[in-house]
Amino acid sequence: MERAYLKVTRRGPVGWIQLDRPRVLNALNRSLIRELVQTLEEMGQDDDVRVAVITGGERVFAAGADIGEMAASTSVDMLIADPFDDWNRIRRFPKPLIASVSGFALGGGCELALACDLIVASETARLGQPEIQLGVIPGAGGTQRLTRALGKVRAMEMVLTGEPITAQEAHAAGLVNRVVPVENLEAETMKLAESLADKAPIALRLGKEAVRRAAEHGLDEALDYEQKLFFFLFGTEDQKEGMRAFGEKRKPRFQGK
Ligand code: CO8
Repeated sequence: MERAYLKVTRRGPVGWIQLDRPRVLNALNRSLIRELVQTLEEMGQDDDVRVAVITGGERVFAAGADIGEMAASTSVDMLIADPFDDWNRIRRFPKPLIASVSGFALGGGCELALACDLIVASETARLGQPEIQLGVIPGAGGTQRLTRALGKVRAMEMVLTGEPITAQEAHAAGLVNRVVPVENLEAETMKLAESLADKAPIALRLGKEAVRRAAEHGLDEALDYEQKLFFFLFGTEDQKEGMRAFGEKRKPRFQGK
């Protein structure tokens, strides 16, 4: 398969997917997400792939959804395009999925990492949901998964202030599994992936499913709610102003309409 935005390699039983759109800090446009879904679905079908890894660059895992692509959208555009249909397919990947995160994981980038089963972070990783600065809210699970992982007050702080947390803070809060020096990130991620690849594939699959069931009970309805709120915000002036201001590299002037 031709891939414009991903580098995909096989490392023994590990499928290694690198987000590769460096000019815009791996901003997740719809085509990138579509390629990611297709790649995961191929790996899901391939018995030789036991574990998959999603990673980015050293300075940026992903700086979120593509703001340029969304900026002019209306609520109805978002509702009809339903970008979350693809995001939901990522959740259905049946094998262990590891996020290997260095640098910024912001907005949809943070949400993509949270949608994985395990997260290995470098000491330089910064996880955050800066959508509030654009006049919107997280739309790909951030409000729901952060609250489940961190509890209400810490999730509230991240979503309302938009300030990122460090890898160490994320680790202390139970949001990431391991924090490693940046130069060891790839090796440590491979070590974890290979240790899983040795395990019984069906037990892994069902173990994943069972934990997901516990952690995600009620998540479908909650995600649906978050998505509808996200779409709604594209009917506000503040969303237009927030995303325009990002493109124009200036501070937004929000007016509450
Ligand atoms: N979308 C599009 N372009 C981006 C994005 C993005 N998310 N992030 C960075 N870029 C572009 C910049 O516009 C810039 O392009 P150019 O060189 O043409 O001006 C280039 O990448 C480099 O960026 P900066 O100059 O800003 O780099 P800095 O090193 O100064 O700053 C930051 C790095 C702090 C990461 C900064 O780029 C930033 O704040 N980025 C935006 C982060 C953000 O707000 N993310 C949230 C986006 S909204 C979202 O993710 C909602 C998810 C819901 C699911 C969506 C389904 C559709």
